[in-house]
Amino acid sequence: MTSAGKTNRQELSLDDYVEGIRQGSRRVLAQAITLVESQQSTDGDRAQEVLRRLMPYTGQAHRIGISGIPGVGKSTLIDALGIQLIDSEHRVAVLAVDPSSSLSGGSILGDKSRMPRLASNNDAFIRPSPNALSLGGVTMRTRESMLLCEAAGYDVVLVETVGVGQSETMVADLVDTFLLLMLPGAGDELQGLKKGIVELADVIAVNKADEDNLERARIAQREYMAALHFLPGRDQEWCPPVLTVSAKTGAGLPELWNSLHSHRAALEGSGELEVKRQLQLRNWIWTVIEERLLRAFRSTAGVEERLRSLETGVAAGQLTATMAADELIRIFRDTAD
Ligand SMILES: Nc1nc2c(ncn2[C@@H]2O[C@H](COP(=O)(O)OP(=O)(O)O)[C@@H](O)[C@H]2O)c(=O)[nH]1
Ligand SMILES: [Mg+2]
Repeated sequence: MTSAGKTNRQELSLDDYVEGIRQGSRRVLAQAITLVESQQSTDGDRAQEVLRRLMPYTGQAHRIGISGIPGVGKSTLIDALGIQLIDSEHRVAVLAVDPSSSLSGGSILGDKSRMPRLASNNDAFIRPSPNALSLGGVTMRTRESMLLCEAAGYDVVLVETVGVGQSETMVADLVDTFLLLMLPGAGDELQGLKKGIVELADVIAVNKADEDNLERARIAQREYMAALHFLPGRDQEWCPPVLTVSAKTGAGLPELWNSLHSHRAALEGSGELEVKRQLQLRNWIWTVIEERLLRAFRSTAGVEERLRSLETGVAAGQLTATMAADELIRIFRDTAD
């Protein structure tokens, strides 16, 4: 490659990355995340070596996932809570897991324009969702970005995600504490309670508890609290608190941080944090294996060629889906050797 095609990023050595991050350079951190997100295998090897060297400096942060339907106020809340945390000497990193970003070509999660105060603050670092091919890929890269942020000294990592598909489950497997935001007014939201997302939640907050919504928010709070009683308990130790907050006015945010902090303290106190993180690491190995294998499988030339006709055959009832899958896997194996 000619020097004209080189970017700054490629000129950094492994030592540059490691030292830059250790010194808390946001520019180097951003470049390291770009390296982690790169689809090129040489970048991938370098990224892994940077991560390996930084591993001793990771793990200290409180990792918090924030979920809820679009418009519930995740970004607004992250902005307000983030500033509050920075005021009490924390350094805050904001990452995003947006499985739709690959389709739309860009993530609106973690968009700096939605977090104006954090975006202009030197103690905050904001990174939108990577555009990767699969949810597994997005989560994998977010996890590695999170580790880089921790090594750079960010002690609170907030991961924003939307209530789409499996993304909550993936994010819950990435963080210590999972915060679910709800809207005032129950009804449909109460249905959501039965659909499993709530079972992942460590803390529930009814947002937009301000102005005309205040009373409705309190009603929703009571209903969620009652509904939680009927859910099978996950950890007996921790009953998810239900709070009302306003990301707009800041009301309830100190109490929200108290709850998030208490959850983390409870995990640490009982030894569960260590167990949880070990389990997450084991799961992560499998996420990487699945992501890598699937990517290799899909990019195998023979597989792609044969896929269309096998699909047609299955649709026409000429062969079973399992037969088609087995043939494709045979092609993949033969080329892999
Ligand atoms: N009244 C009120 N509006 C809010 C509050 N939080 C967010 N909003 C508004 O709700 C809309 C969606 O907020 P946003 O943070 O982008 O939601 P996200 O899609 O969950 O990230 C924006 O117009 C916000 O100004 C709140 O606490 N109270
Ligand atoms: Mg948002």
